[in-house]
Amino acid sequence: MKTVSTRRAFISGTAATAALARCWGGGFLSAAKARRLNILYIMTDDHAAHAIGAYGSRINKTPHMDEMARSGMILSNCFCTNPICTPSRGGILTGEYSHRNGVPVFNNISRDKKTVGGYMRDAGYYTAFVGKWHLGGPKTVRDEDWDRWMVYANQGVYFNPWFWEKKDGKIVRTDYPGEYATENITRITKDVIDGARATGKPFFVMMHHKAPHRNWLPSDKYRAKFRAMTLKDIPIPATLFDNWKGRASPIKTTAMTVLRHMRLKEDLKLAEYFSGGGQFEFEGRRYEGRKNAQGQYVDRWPEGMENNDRAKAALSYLRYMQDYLACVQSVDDSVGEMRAYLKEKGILDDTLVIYTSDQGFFLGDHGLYDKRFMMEEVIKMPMIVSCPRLIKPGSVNGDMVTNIDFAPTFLDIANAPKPAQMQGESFLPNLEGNTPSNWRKDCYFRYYVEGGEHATSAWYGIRTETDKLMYYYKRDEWEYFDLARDPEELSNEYANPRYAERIAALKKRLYELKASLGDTDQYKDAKEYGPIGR
Ligand code: SGN
Ligand code: CA
Repeated sequence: MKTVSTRRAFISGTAATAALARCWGGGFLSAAKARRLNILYIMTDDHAAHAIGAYGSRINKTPHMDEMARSGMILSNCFCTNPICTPSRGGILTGEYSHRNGVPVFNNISRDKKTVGGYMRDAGYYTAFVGKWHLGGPKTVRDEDWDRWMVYANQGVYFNPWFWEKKDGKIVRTDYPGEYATENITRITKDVIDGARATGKPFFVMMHHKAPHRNWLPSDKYRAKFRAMTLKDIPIPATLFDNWKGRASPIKTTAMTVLRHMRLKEDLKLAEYFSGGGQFEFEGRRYEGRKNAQGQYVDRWPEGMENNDRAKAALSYLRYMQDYLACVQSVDDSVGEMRAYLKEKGILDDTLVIYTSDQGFFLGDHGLYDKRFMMEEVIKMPMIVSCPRLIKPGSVNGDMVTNIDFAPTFLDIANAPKPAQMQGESFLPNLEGNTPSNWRKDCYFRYYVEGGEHATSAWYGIRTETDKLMYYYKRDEWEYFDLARDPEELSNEYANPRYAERIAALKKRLYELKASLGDTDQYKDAKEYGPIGR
């Protein structure tokens, strides 16, 4: 990842972009507000920015997202302040940090907590929520906030999706047998927008995909295509074999490695071929390579690799990526389809379309999968925004924005005031190319789970434009990275005297931020799962 400069050339380089840029005059803020643009907010689950072409992906192609980036803006420093699903969603919906909105871990959001949907509805928008909620069961959805809502139970499912929704005052289940979730939600969201438009109001629609969350089940359209790919098509990341030298203990004790912590059956789909003997031995577990129609083994150690840990990690990585990227491909199609639909209805110009993910993800980076750490691959959210009336096509913006800013930004577009409890800032001016001169230069982050499913460690930390400092407070260990010199975060310089002054200043700022945001360690002993319903 970390490819902003090469991408900049890519994005601004096309003739189409140049033509559009000529039409765009800038300074559309008041017009945009007066028009009260529609907002289609598309969010996926665990889609890392470095698996998007426009963000410089080396491993896949995302033509529709890239096209969206060319016609709009990419934010290269959009961050998730608590990089795990439920808390990220809590922050997005409330505009408050976890310690204030009451959603630090996997726990229910209070039904009393008015969400951005409610404020947008007050502002005269038609509001709808479709897809993964993951903030508790359907009873935690505030009816007052949404004209229409349809939510998955818990994580949702890839095949035969179904939703909880409210009909005639009752929560009912609606099933869509035979459909693939990514395609299903695309179709449903179009119907929802048709319904919204019939009311004559501007709409605010949140479309929350299931994909590409673990355990990465692709559609029939893409499964075989990606399964045929090799490490030549999906090269291993530079840090797959990171030896974590000099790092604090959490990365060494975590259960998130591609080498040791992927399930042969559910994750790698290898055990479907497992017959108790044969070709490979994987962490003491043997499995037999899949045979093709001719009875030859299909699964082999990656070319040029022997049966050792590196080969196992590479094979595991490849299997993981084949399915993950196949899931992403369907999402890319969905983005293309949604934008084509808006165009066909003649409302693409009047709709702010956002593409993002609830957090980033390790794609074998540092030998890991999943999220939960404060590393770049994880805290970075992809953020592509298109709206011809508002945004200069092909722009790249490096301002630091966070998931806590989303709700204030939506409200700004609706020309509605920001409620007092919201802690984020609208980045509508930034989208228009008018970054306020006092825009933030650092962000505060916190993750609460010590232990849990992936044996992670709780931490809080600060990231500036050039530095990152984090404190694993349950273990009393610190890590510091000089991002300018070490963008891959391979070298923990916390104990290096050369950085002592910089670290002291960062520490001071970290505690200032923590205090100013009202984080008084309210949830410091939170367990991974608070009460969470289905
Ligand atoms: C599930 C996954 C985890 C993942 C969490 C959180 N396990 O528990 O690997 O970290 O979700 O994901 S699985 O056995 O269900 O695949 S999140 O997107 O909801 O935060
Ligand atoms: Ca997630």
